[in-house]
Amino acid sequence: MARRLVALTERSYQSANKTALITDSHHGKTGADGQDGSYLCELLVGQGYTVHGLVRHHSEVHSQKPSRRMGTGAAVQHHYGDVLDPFSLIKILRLASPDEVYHLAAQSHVGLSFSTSSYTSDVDALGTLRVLEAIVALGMEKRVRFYNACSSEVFGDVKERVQNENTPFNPRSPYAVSKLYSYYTTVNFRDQGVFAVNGILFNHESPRRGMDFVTRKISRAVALIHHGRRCVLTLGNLNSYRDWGHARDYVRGMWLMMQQPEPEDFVLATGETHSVRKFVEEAFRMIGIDIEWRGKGVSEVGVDASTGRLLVQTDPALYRPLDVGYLHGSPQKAKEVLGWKPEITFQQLVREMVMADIRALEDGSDLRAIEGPQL
Ligand code: NDP
Ligand code: GDR
Repeated sequence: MARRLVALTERSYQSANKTALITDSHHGKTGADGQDGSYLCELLVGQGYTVHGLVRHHSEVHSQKPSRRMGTGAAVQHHYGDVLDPFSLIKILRLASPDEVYHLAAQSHVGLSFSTSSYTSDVDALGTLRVLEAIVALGMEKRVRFYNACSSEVFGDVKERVQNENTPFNPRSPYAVSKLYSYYTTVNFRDQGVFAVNGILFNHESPRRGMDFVTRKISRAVALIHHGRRCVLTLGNLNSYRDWGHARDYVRGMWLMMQQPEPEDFVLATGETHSVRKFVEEAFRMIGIDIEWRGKGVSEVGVDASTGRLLVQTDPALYRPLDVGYLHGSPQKAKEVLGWKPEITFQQLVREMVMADIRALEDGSDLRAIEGPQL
């Protein structure tokens, strides 16, 4: 490609009156918006940014009660669009004229990507290419900074005990392969002179996590059980390990990456890893229940140690064709270069998620999981 792009080092970057476009933002009307987009909106609005959000249209939007999740709704200008539609990207970029683009939009469920591999690749891999190409097509590449939401899933079947920016990639799902495409596409545009960075983020959760990710499935089931509802938590692989942090900490890291003098890729992680089993135990402990595990493999169950009541079961259908068994990140580079470190501990995260789901059931704001096959 014969594009002449400026040397990034020659730019000065002002911190005031900036405009950001997030390709997945807080919708303000339903719960059907992205976890990270919502926290990032809050952060940027708090810093005085003008924030534009690209959101997909949902037919049920107008019949829902306004979200009470946060107060940024009015401060964020939303535009309907889709990363599958390049024309919508061009129109929104032209209208927003952003200094920073945070590309978060994705089909983000790893398990689902096995049954929607072509769609996932279109959104997650080509979607990233479309956003970058739209920036260049509009001649905005000299001033726009671009953040790509890459993922620790690209490490896949890891050999190293702790993963960092130099760990070889070994993706194990259509999602991870697509994110690896997005990673190299971002590097490729950076090599042509665009300020483009990859955040290689390990799992981060919050009370706003989608209902079919494992942490939220657990916290919501614990809340239901606490309220005396009949509920058995059904899970897949209890023995996979994840480095779980809090989304609020991680969006701060995204923003810091975009303020650096030079574009570079960073891992964000807590440096701790825990099994799904441990998350289950910790979550039930928040409501005073000790889990005792009985049986083995797919017939293993978790019962209330004091009453013997069945609380957790496993279902082979929830095991993935391929899973990533162990992820444990090193945030060393982010600490040294960005001055970033996570503030919210694993125990605090579990507590916040369980308590938020308990409160949501009490005050009626619980957004019921959509009926359908479990993931
Ligand atoms: P969510 O699934 O909560 O949010 C994804 C968002 O992308 C949703 O708002 C969704 O909109 C939107 N989206 C999906 N498809 C399209 C499309 N075709 N066009 C426009 N928007 C679309 O993800 P998270 O907030 O957890 O993650 C944000 C990003 O970070 C994702 O790219 C994810 O893959 C990545 N990531 C997440 C990590 C995590 O642990 N949370 C770790 C590493 C990476 P809608 O509401 O309409 O479905
Ligand atoms: P992950 O998150 O695949 O790491 O991707 P998820 O919470 O879906 O799974 C974590 C681990 O838990 C195991 N597991 C289950 N998972 C789900 N969803 N449902 C279950 O019932 C269940 N039982 C066990 C999984 O097998 C897996 O090992 C998340 C997403 O946010 C990605 O977008 C992001 O890139 C990565 O984190 C980093």
